[in-house]
Amino acid sequence: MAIRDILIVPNPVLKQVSKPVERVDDETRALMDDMLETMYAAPGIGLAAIQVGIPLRIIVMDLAGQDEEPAPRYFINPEILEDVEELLPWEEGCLSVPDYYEDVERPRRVKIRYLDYHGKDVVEWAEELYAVCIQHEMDHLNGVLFIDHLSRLKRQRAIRKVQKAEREKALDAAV
Ligand code: K2U
Ligand code: ZN
Repeated sequence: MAIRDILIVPNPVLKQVSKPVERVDDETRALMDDMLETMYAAPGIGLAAIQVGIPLRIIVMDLAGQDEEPAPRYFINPEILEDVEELLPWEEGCLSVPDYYEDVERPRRVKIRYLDYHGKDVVEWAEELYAVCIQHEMDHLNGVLFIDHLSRLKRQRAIRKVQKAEREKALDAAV
């Protein structure tokens, strides 16, 4: 397993639409293992393959609390089959938009279909944080970031804040 670099806005790769996985094999599983290790190290509770530069429709997630056993989840070629009208506002963050948080409204429950770690077909309802996180990650598979749901002004402010922080980090490293 390996920890991979997470792409940061405004990297144009993050705007790519990821392609479906054609066959779930050991190479797919090795990538998911790396993604999970990268997510835990960030730390985060979800990660899409495009965030480590791989344009494939793969997501990993672990919603277990800090004092709970890890509960890794793997989503290959996930689709939303149904959603509900009721919206749930949630203060979202993103490992590709570090240290920026804003409320985003999304459907409170979604019915999803995906292939699991071994390629088995799964259909289930997600709600609350699970619904927020899977929709956030599936946006990544379509080249959409949570800041794209905000006003133009807030989106530009977020990108400027991240770019400023990245410049300061580079200067600190150079000293
Ligand atoms: O896509 C990502 O960068 C992963 C997000 C997943 C997420 C987004 C919005 C709401 C919940 C989860 C990161 O995990 S954001 C960082 C984080 C870390 C711990 C708890 C919540 C969010
Ligand atoms: Zn994200």
